[in-house]
Amino acid sequence: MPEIEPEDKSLKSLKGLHLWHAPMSSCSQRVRITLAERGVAFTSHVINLEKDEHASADYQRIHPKGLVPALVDDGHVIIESIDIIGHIAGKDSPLAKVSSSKLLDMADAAQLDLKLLTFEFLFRAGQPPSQENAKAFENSHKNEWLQQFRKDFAKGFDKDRINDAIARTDEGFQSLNKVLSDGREYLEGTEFTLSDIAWMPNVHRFKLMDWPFERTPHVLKWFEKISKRPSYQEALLNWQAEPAIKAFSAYTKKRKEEGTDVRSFPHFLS
Ligand SMILES: N[C@@H](CCC(=O)N[C@@H](CS)C(=O)NCC(=O)O)C(=O)O
Repeated sequence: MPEIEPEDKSLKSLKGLHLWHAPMSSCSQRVRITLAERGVAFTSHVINLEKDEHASADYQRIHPKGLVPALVDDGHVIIESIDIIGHIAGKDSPLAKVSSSKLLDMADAAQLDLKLLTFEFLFRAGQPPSQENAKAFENSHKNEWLQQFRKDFAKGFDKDRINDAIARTDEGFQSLNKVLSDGREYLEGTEFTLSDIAWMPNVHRFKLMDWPFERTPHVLKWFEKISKRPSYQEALLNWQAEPAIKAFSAYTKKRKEEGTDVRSFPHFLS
């Protein structure tokens, strides 16, 4: 359901493309990549997730779930990154030439596991929020699922929950590997499409936590090729905060030394 009726009615008079996004959110990355591939200019509204700007009353009047990204195109408000990239690609562009929505749906469904594993294996590198900030978030963000997720993270995720997310993520990458195993260049065949864009940020994200991509060599080869595209640099790498990337890398090394990294979970040991 891509288009929504916003609570903030002023959005309806906005002209052109406006994107509310976060620099390192995977859902925002795929939208920016699509915009870069299409060469379309947009007005950028950065939401700082680290500062909980998505919990502001103003932002929750734009996106009813208080999540990024949100796009406004000439007054039409569209949420859900997979719907947004479809909207930006339009019906007739080469990017839109996908045989079915299967790979897009899979990327969409992979989001919750990506989130859990990102928080566990990368975001734990940072300081937990102060009690005051945690309380402020609890009092202002209306998304109950997100509230519970934050509490679970603070308590420590259950090991089985992490392992199950790892297993499903591995299954997703194995499926991509199978698709690519006939030697095709791109997920849909000979052309770079939205299916490739939808999965690009996921591979990028899991590489940060030293995911065992040697299990899926076709995915590695595909990613090596598509990550040379200017859109990857412009829309993903250029938005990364280098101190955060350094902190993720140091934390991944630490987890590895402790034997608690992603590879140490039962799914990869059995
Ligand atoms: N299905 C949604 C997921 C949106 C989503 O989960 N966004 C994340 C960033 S990728 C977010 O806003 N997270 C805020 C938080 O975790 O507090 C989409 O594809 O747009």
